[in-house]
Amino acid sequence: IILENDLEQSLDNDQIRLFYQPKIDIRSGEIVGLEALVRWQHPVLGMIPPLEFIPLAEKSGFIIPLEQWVLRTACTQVKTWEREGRQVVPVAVNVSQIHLMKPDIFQSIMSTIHELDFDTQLLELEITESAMMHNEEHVISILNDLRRAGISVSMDDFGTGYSSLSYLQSLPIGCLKIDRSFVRKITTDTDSRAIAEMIISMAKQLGLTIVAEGVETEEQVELLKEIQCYNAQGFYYSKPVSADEITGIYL
Ligand code: G
Ligand code: G
Ligand code: MN
Ligand code: NA
Repeated sequence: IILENDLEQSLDNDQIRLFYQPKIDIRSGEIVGLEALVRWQHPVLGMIPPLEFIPLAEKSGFIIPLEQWVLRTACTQVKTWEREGRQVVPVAVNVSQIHLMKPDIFQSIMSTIHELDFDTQLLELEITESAMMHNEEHVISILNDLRRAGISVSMDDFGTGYSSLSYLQSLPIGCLKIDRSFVRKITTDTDSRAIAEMIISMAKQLGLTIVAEGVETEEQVELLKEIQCYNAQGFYYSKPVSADEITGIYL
């Protein structure tokens, strides 16, 4: 209960931080995108990872102002990098199921975009496979609105949510992110490798790009190259770091 009250105040108390994890083109080693990930800097408990407070935020509804803040902060950061003359790459923000179901989510995103004069080509939304499976008609209509506005959507944690192939085909998305539970075992478990290969070939058929999540070893990178997955994110390249650290290393 105390934590929940703290959480509601965390934005006003300036305790929420945004970290960024690069997405890398395996072949060139170049950065191709960034994922924005929240952290809660609690005055007593220290840095609280999202897995511990996102579920709480989803239950209370705080996830909506939180993710609106993430969107605004990530876009503002990209504008700052642009102004500083740095290389800019698309930034991805995560959108929870609760936020996705908000009837005015599209208008709300667009109003932030317009206010910041942000280039929609530089924004991606990551939505988990399971979140996309609720209220399919609403999801398809929102994704169509986003696509028309130039905002691409990635299906996050793909392979964990049991979406049907026909639904996948009907969704206007641009990218599948292979869940790290497969990537983790890709070099040691033939089933995980087979699943990853199947996802990759299916994505190709559907014209989707692929990102492997949770890449931690050189062996995984080599195997991903072999099975023609050319985008990766994970500790092998970088853990999520502050905007300043990203600037020093990648941009
Ligand atoms: O940053 P870390 O690897 O600890 O993230 C753990 C989980 O928290 C990931 O599944 C990530 O998608 C999720 N997460 C991080 N930031 C956000 C956010 O802004 N919204 C939602 N819904 N999930 C987030
Ligand atoms: O949105 P998503 O669930 O993909 O969020 C990424 C989460 O995965 C974050 O919590 C991030 O810290 C974590 N993560 C990123 N790269 C790696 C990795 O290589 N290994 C592991 N175990 N976790 C990772
Ligand atoms: Mn994500
Ligand atoms: Na993920």
